[in-house]
Amino acid sequence: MEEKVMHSYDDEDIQVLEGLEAVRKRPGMYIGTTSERGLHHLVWEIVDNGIDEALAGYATQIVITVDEDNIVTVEDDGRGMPTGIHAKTGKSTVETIFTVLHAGGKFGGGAYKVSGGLHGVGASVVNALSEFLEVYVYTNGEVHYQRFENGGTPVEDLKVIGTCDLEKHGSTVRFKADPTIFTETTVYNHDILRDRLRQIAFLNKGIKLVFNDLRMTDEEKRHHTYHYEGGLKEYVLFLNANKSPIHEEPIYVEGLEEDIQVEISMQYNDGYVANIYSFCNNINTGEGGTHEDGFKMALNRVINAYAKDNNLMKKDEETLQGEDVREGLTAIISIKHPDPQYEGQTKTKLGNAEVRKIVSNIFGEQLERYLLEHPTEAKLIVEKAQLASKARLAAKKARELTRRKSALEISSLPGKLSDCSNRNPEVCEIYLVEGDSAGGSAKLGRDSKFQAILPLRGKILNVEKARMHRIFESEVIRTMVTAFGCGIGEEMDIKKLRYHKIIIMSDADVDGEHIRTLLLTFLYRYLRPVIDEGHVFVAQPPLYQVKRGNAIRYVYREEELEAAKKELGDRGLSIQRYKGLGEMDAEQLWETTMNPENRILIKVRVEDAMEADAVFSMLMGDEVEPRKNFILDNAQFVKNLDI
Ligand code: TTJ
Repeated sequence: MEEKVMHSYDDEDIQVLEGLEAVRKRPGMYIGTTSERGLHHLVWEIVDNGIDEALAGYATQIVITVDEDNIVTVEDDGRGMPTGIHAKTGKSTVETIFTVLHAGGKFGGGAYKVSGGLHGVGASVVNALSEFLEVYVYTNGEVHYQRFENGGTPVEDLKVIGTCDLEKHGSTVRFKADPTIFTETTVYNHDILRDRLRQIAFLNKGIKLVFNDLRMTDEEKRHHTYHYEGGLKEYVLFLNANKSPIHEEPIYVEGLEEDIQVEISMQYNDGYVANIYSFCNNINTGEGGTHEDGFKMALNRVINAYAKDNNLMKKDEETLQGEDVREGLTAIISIKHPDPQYEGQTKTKLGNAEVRKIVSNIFGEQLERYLLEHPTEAKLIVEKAQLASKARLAAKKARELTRRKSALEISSLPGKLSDCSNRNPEVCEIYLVEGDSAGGSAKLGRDSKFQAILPLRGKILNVEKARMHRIFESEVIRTMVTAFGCGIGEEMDIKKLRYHKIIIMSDADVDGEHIRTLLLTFLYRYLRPVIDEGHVFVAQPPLYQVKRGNAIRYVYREEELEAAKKELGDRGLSIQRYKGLGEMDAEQLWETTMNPENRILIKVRVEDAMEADAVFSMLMGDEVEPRKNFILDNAQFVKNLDI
């Protein structure tokens, strides 16, 4: 008998029925978490809408402003959200966008909705989680306005509140995150906003992103403009800044097939490591996926074919392996897909099978043409891969001959380590501390049951510039790896890791940053699983102590100073600025930076390590000019590269 299916509620109906209360009841379901990360999601959600309008070709710039009270304003110069009445809801489309779940993706009809990607949840979710939210739409010489309060309740209908230039058009959204939802913090992190906004600008050539952070006292940090006509090409130059490229211009490829937009840029440097980063709809696919596979397949195929066809390879020579053709390569693969599928542990692996062939075709064909048209560069690239191949084979032989145990598996612990008494790695922490005086305070101040201290002295090796054996010879690195207990590189076994928290503790100044980036780069290159599995943290010593009578607040970020002053009241305040860890005695160090009850630990994400890698190259490289520029303003630096 044929089964009858009655028309019940379909998805759309349910979405219309479900109100914003659902979002407030279970915010985690919509934004993953109400931690600092979730707070920033609100900004990305709104910014993505502006980016969509720009990608559709109607907006040229997006201005993001964070004011002293952590109210965020996002403005674009697009067509302006539709102000007419929405047929389904009977309300204005603006109100529909901000009060109906998932309505965000339903208007506009552009080809790629970035906001439909991994964390696209719709502007209504932002409204639901805001103390208030205001919308301005500029069209036809009119300013339309609507305000929502207490998690998305309209104060009035959308109405015209004034006039504007006929030429002016666009949408502005202004909101304040609800502190009863975001109980951990409603203070945005300057660096997180800046890094991501710059990345969005790199990934979307031509779009201008302006970031104003009115909480910053330093004029350099109050205003940033990111605008890259070269897009991915400039991203590659940024990442390779101060490495030594073996060809001047990054290779650049773009194409469109079956509604999937593919863009790739790459450049070889004279180093030994591969830096390949991939994105889908502006989201970093950290676990790779089919776009990355397609890229690697084509790279391998085309370089081998070119070497054979041009008699660059002797008859008995081995085919170049993937790792050979990727040695010293920095590459960005960015695709835009109307219906991406994500897989993997963290849902950051692109799964769409058709993408593999599309990327491989587009990239393969254009790389082949590039090699034919640039024989000098082609020869350099092939020779580099051949060298890599020889080095790989030699290393393999050497390994087979010498069966000796790795020097890093010696069992006795280093003398400099003040170990903890607990033997359960899950609760154990190791502090890597810069300098002897801070190391002394840390030893005195720690809880020796679960906190181990390893003071780091002497130069930390620039791992970018050394092959494996040099790294094994470095005293600092051997000490560290021995303390960790898990080996290194190919012989690493993360199950043997003796501490589940590796905490880098260095000063909040340029030297401290230097040491931090060196350590991060080392961990990223040689102990990558400890980063992937979330074992690496950066301790955050306070920048200020704000005191009134007995009330003491420690301020950990510049942008939090105002809030602390306000909290204690303006009169009779004493403000102390800490310059280094050394200024704190053991007890203060424990209270502010080591005590799990009060301290702030920043978990290192793979993106941080990737960023560190670029920053690292800039700070460490031999070229003095870019280093100076970087410290002044890294955005400026990237622009100067093209001149
Ligand atoms: C839709 O089709 C008619 C003309 O406007 C199109 C549109 O969606 N425009 C639009 C929406 N531009 N900008 C937005 C937007 C910008 C921000 C900052 C936030 C939100 C939710 C939407």
